[in-house]
Amino acid sequence: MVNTALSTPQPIQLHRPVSAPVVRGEWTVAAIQALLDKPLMDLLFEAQTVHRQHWPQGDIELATLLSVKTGGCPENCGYCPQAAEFDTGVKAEKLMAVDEVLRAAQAAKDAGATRFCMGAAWRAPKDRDIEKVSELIGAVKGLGLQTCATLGMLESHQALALKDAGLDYYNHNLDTAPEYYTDVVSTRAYQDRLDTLQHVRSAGISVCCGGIVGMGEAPVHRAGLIAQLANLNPYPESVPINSLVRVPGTPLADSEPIDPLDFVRMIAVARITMPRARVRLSAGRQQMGEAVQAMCFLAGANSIFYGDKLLVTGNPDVGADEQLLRKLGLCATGQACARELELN
Ligand code: SAM
Ligand code: DTB
Ligand code: SF4
Repeated sequence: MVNTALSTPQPIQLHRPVSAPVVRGEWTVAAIQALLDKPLMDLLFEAQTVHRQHWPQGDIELATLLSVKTGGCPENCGYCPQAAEFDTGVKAEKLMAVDEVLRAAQAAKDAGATRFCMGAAWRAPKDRDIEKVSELIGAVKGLGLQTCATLGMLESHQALALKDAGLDYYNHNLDTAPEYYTDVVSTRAYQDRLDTLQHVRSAGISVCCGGIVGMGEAPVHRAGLIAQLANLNPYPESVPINSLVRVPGTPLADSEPIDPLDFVRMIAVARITMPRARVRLSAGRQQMGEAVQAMCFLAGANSIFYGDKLLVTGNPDVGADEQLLRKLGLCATGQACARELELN
């Protein structure tokens, strides 16, 4: 039997946040900090309430990543194994050929993914790079997958070219609060990220924008990141929340790991402040264990990166994720729920 909760999306009710923002239409850092500080059970209850008002129950989007141009990046993002100046063992490679990317996209689709995200370790693509990536986008879209790309900073004409090529989503993360950004990256400014997001939005491409926690940031910086995301007008359609993957050789390799329950709090607050966003439980799942991931889904995460690799680091393997979703009674977007099938 088909899971009708999935095939018939439930009507979207007008949402009134249980914790109303202090300023109407705008979240203050203090209001978000207050949410983060709530007793965990209250926060989870509120987040799950918001989640059920806005999304079909149990639906999890599966997005597969592929690094189409790996390593050798001139930027110095302190978390990133692909920066040329850090000795991480990642070798610089050329842009992948269309047929190679198509094979990976077909495999992702066969495994159940509905979105395919192509990442390139560029500071900013050149126009000739955009032409080549446009070919990749057209080919992947032809398989019936949603397309996403993350290529670095874009100018407005480049965003328009990607839109013409059929790009559905552009991923460009703010990563942390503006006040902490210069501790993490010095080769570009926060405003550069905001400018690219504006070009993407103006071109009519959906925005995928989130951040990373566990980089030594203070709680106020976590609240500051969520405030930046939630106050984008409109807020992003997809919000990846990454837990830092601590890669030896990067400046942040020895960061104190985030308390897993604080990570769950970030997911909950993203859900409450951006009710209609796909909140993605992103990097760091390999270190998390099933129980913490289950709490993230309870907190309102409804998307994961699916596939054995993120860009260059590992991710839970597909079999383990299938098993996890089955155990939790969750269903991949567009698919009959395995648990429902077993029950009927
Ligand atoms: N070069 C482009 C850019 O920076 O926008 C696209 C690729 S970049 C690898 C995409 C995102 O991956 C970064 O913005 C960051 O949020 C995330 N990321 C990179 N390294 C990470 C790590 N070690 N742990 C968690 N997230 C990471
Ligand atoms: C995002 O927010 N996380 C993904 C995707 N967008 C591109 C990348 C995570 C990268 C983790 C480290 C690596 O494998 O390079
Ligand atoms: Fe380059 Fe992106 Fe890595 Fe920064 S995050 S070093 S821009 S690939």
